[in-house]
Amino acid sequence: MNDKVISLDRHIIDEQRRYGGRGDFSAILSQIIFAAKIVAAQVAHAGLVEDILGRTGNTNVQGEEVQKLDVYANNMFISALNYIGKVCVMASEEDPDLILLPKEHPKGEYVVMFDPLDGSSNVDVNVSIGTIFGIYKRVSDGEDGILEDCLQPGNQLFGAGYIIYSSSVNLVYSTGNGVNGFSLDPSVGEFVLSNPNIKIPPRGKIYSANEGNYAYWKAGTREYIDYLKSEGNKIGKPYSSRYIGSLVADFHRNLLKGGIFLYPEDIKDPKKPTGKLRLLYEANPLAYIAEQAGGYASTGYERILDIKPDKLHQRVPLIIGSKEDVLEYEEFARKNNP
Ligand code: AHM
Ligand code: MG
Repeated sequence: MNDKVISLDRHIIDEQRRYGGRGDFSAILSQIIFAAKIVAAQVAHAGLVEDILGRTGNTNVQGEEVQKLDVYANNMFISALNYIGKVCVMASEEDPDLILLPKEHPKGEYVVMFDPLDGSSNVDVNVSIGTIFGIYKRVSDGEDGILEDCLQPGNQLFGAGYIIYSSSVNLVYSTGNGVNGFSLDPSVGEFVLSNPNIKIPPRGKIYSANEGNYAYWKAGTREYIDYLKSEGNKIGKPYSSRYIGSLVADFHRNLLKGGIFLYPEDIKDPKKPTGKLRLLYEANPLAYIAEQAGGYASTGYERILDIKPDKLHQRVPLIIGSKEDVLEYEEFARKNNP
């Protein structure tokens, strides 16, 4: 490692000096990083340690109950964040209800929403997975945070980011002053700045969607995908199809290379009438990152960040990536989706 390397800690201090701030975000981010490093180590061992891959309820050779990796990650993020005195309530894709802090721990001004291990079904086959988080300022003024603190629209986000557990571990985050990416250097255990000031190309050459659902999509969505595969599209040749099935990994690739990710609504599967992905834990934080990088995120009909959530586990269609691509999808959706 050379002496020009910028560590995550130094980058956070630089940002604080440039844009102000009391260090609250840094304290929260430090805990997220701490938990992420531990989760990354477990993910790296997942192929080796059968116990970690076991289902909750199984017992290991010591007779202890085994946690699935997503449950393990969930507990790790909760326990890292619940004692620092900066957070008043949390919500996670893994928990049906609000996560309140233990009585004895001091409460703070912030609300953390997270998906501890997105794409966890991919662990068994050694495909990249990730953690997604969004941080809000509380709107209530009691001691514990309440549901209203968690049901804020994404346009109120104070900061957001994700971690991708892959051939290397990457952290990408924003506090509203652009997007920066860091890679974990395993030899020193620190995140170092690897992708400063990320800007997503205004138009990409890649589309990412589970095309197996084609028959279940609305007409406008089907027409849009057909259009991307034709020479009559804006780039004059068919887009490439790239779909990992792990949102963080699909989003990360498109953020760096340009492209559009689509998980639209489903007209046939009653389980997915409004798409599959969760507004609070997946769509909002990534929409915030996309917009901070010059991209855009939409349901096809409205900006993701403007949706006022009405429940914790609300699902939305998510169309996200290069701005011109997402805006073009909106034209198809508005015209031809009934
Ligand atoms: P999960 O939160 O249960 O892991 O599901 C979310 C994942 C995303 O990572 C990914 O984009 C999507 O589900 C893939 O869904 P599908 O298998 O239907 O294509
Ligand atoms: Mg998820």
